[in-house]
Amino acid sequence: MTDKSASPPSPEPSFHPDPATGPAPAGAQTGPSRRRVLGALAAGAAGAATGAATGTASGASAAGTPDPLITENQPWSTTLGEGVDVTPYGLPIHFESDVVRRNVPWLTAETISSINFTPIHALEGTITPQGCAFERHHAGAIELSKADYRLMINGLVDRPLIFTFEDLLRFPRETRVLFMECAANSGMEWAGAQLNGCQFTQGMIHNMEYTGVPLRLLLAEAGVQPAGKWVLVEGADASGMSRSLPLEKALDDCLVAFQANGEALRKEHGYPVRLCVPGWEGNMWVKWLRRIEVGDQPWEHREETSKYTDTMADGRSRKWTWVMDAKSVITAPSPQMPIAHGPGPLVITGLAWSGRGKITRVDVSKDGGRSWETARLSGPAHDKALQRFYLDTVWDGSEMLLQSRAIDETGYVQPTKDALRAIRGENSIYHMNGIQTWFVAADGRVENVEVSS
Ligand SMILES: Nc1nc2c(c(=O)[nH]1)N[C@H]1C(S)=C(S)[C@@H](COP(=O)(O)O)O[C@H]1N2
Ligand SMILES: [Mo]
Repeated sequence: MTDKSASPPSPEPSFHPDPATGPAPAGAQTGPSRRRVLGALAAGAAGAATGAATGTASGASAAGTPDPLITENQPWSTTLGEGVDVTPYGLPIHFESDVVRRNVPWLTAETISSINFTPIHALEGTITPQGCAFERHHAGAIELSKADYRLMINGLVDRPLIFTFEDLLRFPRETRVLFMECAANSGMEWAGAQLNGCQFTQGMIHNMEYTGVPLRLLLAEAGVQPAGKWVLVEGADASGMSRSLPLEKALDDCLVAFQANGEALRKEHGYPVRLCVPGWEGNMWVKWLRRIEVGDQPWEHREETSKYTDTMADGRSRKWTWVMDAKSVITAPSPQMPIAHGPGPLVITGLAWSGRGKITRVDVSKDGGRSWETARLSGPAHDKALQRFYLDTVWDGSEMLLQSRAIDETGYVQPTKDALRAIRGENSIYHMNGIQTWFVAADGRVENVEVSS
């Protein structure tokens, strides 16, 4: 059973979904008034914002209208640009300075043991650049060099071993695209619609192409003894992050990774080495991985007992809930990405993922789940990785209740929030994968709401 009152000072962000117990951030709308918007679909509400007046439905203007950006000389074509090497390692152009991680300061007491959120509303495709991939640290992001790096394997093994970083590079490597989702992602939504933006409601996720050594190869080098059934994975930071992994998963698809998206891991993500546990909750993806112990039973450490467990309605807790179930979210339109162009062609897009395999279908609803259209999946369908989807539609300018629902290759269908509450009660913080609803107003503004089922 978890004991919230005994929480030490650095827990997973303790959410304050109730406005009476926690201050709301500026701009965030909390509380029951936003929950359960019923019958909000005022049919055909007009008064939509106007797009470009002339030309095509898409807003592209008819040729022949003089446009100074075309007819006048512009500075960028009459002066020289920067030479090479001005920025030996480039950053995004300053026009994109909004596409950054953001935290919600009132969630945690300070930033050392805290979390921020990936700007998924502003990204396209599926790969998350490391520079804006969310961070979750329990004791801050540490600086550990490759030269000082050591990985120890001990416990029920024939040969306890210590690997340097260079040693790891002599094992066969694999490259895989994987999503990593914190178990607390969307946790606030257990209590109904909360923060206004998918960056905050679903942004504890990133998706990268990792390169590393399969954990099974390192375990084979040490020789797991027949009594070995579990491995403890432990980080080098002051949080002493440690989790029990069943040996079966360790031997299956875990990666001891040192590259992400083609380059070294960033400090924030565990440089020089982190563990990837495909499809399983982010907490198990130990950063700054320093030790792997083989044992005959789980260790029952803090992060798998007091934290990352789900308290049911009767007060008992579910534990060993490792797999992140199928989930999806519409990234645009969304509260941070209102419709600015008025009625006509509209691209609805979002992300879907499943810890159990590939996404096979995503449905989109414009009427709060009464009717569904099948979205178009785009890009590679990687196993246990983000999947981009699109619904290319024509918006008539009326209000919408947008939802998406993911289906994975096991046939699992993403549930409504109420369906989850019916099974799990309302005491949970973690493992919320319910369907998200965005209310789109006739003027194109978008709000986080919840629709009763
Ligand atoms: N050593 C160590 N590993 C860790 C953590 C940590 O604080 N220390 N946080 C865990 C949690 S709760 C999550 S969600 C992910 C976050 O990884 P990221 O910062 O790369 O997004 O790392 C996990 N691994
Ligand atoms: Mo996490």
